[in-house]
Amino acid sequence: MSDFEARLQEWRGLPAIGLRLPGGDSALIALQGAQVLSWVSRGQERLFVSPQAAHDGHTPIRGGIPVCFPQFNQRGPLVKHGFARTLAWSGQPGDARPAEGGGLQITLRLEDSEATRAVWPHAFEALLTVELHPGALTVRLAVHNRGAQDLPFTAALHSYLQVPGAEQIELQGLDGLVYWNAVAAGAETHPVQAGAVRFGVETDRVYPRAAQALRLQTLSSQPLLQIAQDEAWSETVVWNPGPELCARLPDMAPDSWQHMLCVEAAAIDAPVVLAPGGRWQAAQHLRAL
Ligand code: TA6
Repeated sequence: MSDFEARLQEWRGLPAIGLRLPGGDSALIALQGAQVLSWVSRGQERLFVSPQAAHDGHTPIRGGIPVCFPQFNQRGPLVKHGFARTLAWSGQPGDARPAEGGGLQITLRLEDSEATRAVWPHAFEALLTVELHPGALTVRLAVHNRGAQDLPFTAALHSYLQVPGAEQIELQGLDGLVYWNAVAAGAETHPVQAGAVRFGVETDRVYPRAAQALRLQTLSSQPLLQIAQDEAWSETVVWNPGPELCARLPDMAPDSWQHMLCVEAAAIDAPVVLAPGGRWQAAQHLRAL
């Protein structure tokens, strides 16, 4: 009998699919939004989910890996970060398949419906594949234009990584890149990153994709995670609300900003445009260090 396991579970009352490898690594994916809500590797939870996250089945869930599609943030007429994170995707444990290198993978699916066509007139299929490997997690978004017109979209995998203290960590690998500072408030809007990114106040930045993988570590150089993204994710968003914004977010505890860092694989500065029949896909790769 195999020790690979895929089973239907509940997350705070919502349906979810749990994956488990023989070595104990596991992942939990809510059907709402195809949102990965837990990734345990080497006995440690690697993702952050707010203790006050909504779990009513339609409000965005604060944490894990929300899929922002077909719109990032408020860069368009749709609801913030698009509708994909609030809708039920289809998928079942029986869809799980072995993945190369001793892993397990599953794909969840969302297609256009009357509700999506009412706000976004496109025929599409979106697939979210979660590959769980010993020590690593790959999450891949694929989009297929099934309509007769061009399909433009922006998207992101808005990954909330669990950290041992926002002020105790740094993100390496973005040195020298010119980024957009969304919370400039009088400061430069397009500065050059100098060294590692450190946290403590509200940080909301869009970097171009770095040529190499990023590395999250503590200030005392204890390695935490390696974060890589495929080329089709053209940007990386780095977000931590800091204490003041966090206190105003109703679905975060006052100290939640200390426990999370979003490092997001994103395609947002120029929309992806799929011709009729066209397909796009890109993955984010997380590795426990
Ligand atoms: O990706 C960063 C960001 O766009 C921030 O500007 C911040 O608003 C964050 O996402 C969270 O958005 P949400 O709608 O989930 O509260």
